[in-house]
Amino acid sequence: MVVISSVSAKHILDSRGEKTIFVSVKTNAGTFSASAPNGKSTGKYEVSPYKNSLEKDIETLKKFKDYFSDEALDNFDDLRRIEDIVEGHVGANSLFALESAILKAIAKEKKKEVWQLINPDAKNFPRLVGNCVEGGKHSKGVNGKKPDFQEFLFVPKTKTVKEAFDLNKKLREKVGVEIKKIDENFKGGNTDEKGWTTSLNEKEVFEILKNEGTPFGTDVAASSFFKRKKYHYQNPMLDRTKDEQSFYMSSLVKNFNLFYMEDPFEEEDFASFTALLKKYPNTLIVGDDLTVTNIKRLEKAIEMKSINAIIVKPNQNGSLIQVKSICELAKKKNIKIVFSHRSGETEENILADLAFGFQADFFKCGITGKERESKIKRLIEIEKKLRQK
Ligand code: 2PG
Ligand code: MG
Repeated sequence: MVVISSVSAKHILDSRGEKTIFVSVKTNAGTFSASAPNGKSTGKYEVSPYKNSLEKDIETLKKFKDYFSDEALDNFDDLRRIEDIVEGHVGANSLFALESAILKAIAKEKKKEVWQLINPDAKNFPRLVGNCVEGGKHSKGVNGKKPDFQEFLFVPKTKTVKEAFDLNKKLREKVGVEIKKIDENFKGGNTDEKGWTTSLNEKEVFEILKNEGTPFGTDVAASSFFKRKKYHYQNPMLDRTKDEQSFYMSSLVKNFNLFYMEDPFEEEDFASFTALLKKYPNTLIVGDDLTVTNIKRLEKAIEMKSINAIIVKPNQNGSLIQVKSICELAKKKNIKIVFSHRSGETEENILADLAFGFQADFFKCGITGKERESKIKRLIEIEKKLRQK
């Protein structure tokens, strides 16, 4: 049993230099900490990261410490009791960091790994979805030009996570060389998730990825350039209506044989997702801003047959109990689960344990940079330990 004697919290800086929360819990099993990431292309329906502000959440967590110490915590579902105490008093980032730190304490006390608290029989590893090139809100672009889509992703199919990681690193290097050949403004990689920065547009990037012979796709993050009923493209400058966007997304899936397409339409437009999925049931049509790790939004997407895959970002919701319900529902309805990092990340690696514990089908992350690598390396560590058994 874990008993919390005190909780402390402070802010640290994420990979973009923005403030985020870091929570420590002092328990009979030792002191354990965790931090939360920050998104930039945030969905309208995401739970807000803090109730009023990061500073106020820090104060609130400290204030609640006597309530926490009344609880003896022994398993994953005991997080519900923590949620009963803080529900409505802190935001999603604070709750996620608190629950993550507590899970680490319970795991230690039980001499288990965090993922074993979720599913001791977990055995399948998720396929990596590696971000290679960035545009949209994640890139400053070059001389004002960049792809309108946010992310260009490789999804290798390999026997092990380690092989996928090595392959993604190689592919990223190769793509960098190819971009340099045609993008005279190429400046390397300083985007939010350490993808390449480029002035090319989405079709030009797809042309390059296509030649690598590895399944690939994109996060369009369409809400980020949708305003007043139109999709406003900058590269080249062009407005698309809802119907024109549908037509364009279909043509891209078809012409480039896209394996993965996330948020091709703005976050309210379930019906356009439905039409695209009907046409291309073999492509992963993924909801992120559409579903925001929220069970009601997932239920609607299921009812409307809008998606066949869902992004799970634990800090979009905060409650790991709700994350569990979402994963259970997705599994039951045959919706693929994609655990995902955020664009502003810390070196926190619990995402790997959560993804493996919940038996996610995919793990979306950057390919390089210490904040991304820490998560993939943790997944590889779990893989190695299981192999040795
Ligand atoms: C996304 C994410 C992560 P952000 O849209 O999928 O890549 O971006 O964290 O900015 O929401
Ligand atoms: Mg997304």
